[in-house]
Amino acid sequence: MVNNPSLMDQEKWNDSTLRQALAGLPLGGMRYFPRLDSTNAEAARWLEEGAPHFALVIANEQTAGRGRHGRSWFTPPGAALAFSLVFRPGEWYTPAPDPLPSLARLSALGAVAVCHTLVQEYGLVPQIKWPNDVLLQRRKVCGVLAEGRWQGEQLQAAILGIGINVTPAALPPPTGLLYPATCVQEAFGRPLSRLRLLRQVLERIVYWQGRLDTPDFHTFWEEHLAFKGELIALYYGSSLDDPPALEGLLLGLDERGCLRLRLADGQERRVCEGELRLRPLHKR
Ligand code: BT5
Repeated sequence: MVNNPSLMDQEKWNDSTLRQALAGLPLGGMRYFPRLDSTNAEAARWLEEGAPHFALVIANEQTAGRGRHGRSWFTPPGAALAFSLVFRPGEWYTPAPDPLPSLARLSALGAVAVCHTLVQEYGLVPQIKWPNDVLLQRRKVCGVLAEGRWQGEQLQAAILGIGINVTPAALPPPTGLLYPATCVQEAFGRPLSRLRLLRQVLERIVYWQGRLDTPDFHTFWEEHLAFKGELIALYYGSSLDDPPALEGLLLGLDERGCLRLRLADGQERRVCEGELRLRPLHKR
């Protein structure tokens, strides 16, 4: 598998080519589907049957790909990566009384792994739009959806879903998009192998999984944070027509991964909640 158009044309997706491409990775198992409603939904079904840590679900096409808060994620066949990984507590974090930050961290793990891959393997300059998007040239190339499975207050397992637009065919119609979209191929300038990209991202998830609490993880995340030093507006919910909940200068991340903002009155505010939207107002 080389990033070469003639080989790209030959890239066939089936159970055996997937297994070959992912050989040697510490997966707990793999399920491949040419067409599926949603890899996160399938991972949840697999969890019911006892999916192990790092079980992988991958689809060539999603018919009901999920975004956050009931939004949808567009995944046409042959153009994108859509996959989900199962995480079992104890394997990736020590269960704490308040596990919600762990889910946010898992989401960051996905964004950091994709970002790291795009930098190291493709020489690109991606950024992380807090909390869960990866941008190229300020357009969304990847979305991350971390979902928890709870028993009462206890996090039983988590599912990390990642969608990456690889070729231009992956792009959703621009109408109704919350944020402009792009694909890896557009920034890279030539075709690339989806299988190879999948393996590269999984390798970096493995790498960063054991380093979530290290300064290196925090530093990488913050160094690639989009809109740092810019004035931004934060919105709750999807509607960008409503007035923003908060506006301020984006200073960076605190030690927990919450945003640090400087408000107009000079005060510093931390924002940790998940459902916020960012819009750059103007460059400073
Ligand atoms: C996300 O939600 O960005 C999380 C997307 C996670 C998708 C993966 S694919 C594998 C796994 N299985 C699933 O079912 N889901 C995960 P959010 O921040 O809510 O963004 C959703 C919004 O992004 C939509 O409302 C659209 O405006 C926009 N969108 C949809 N498809 C897109 C695409 N392919 N590229 C760029 N933007 C898209």
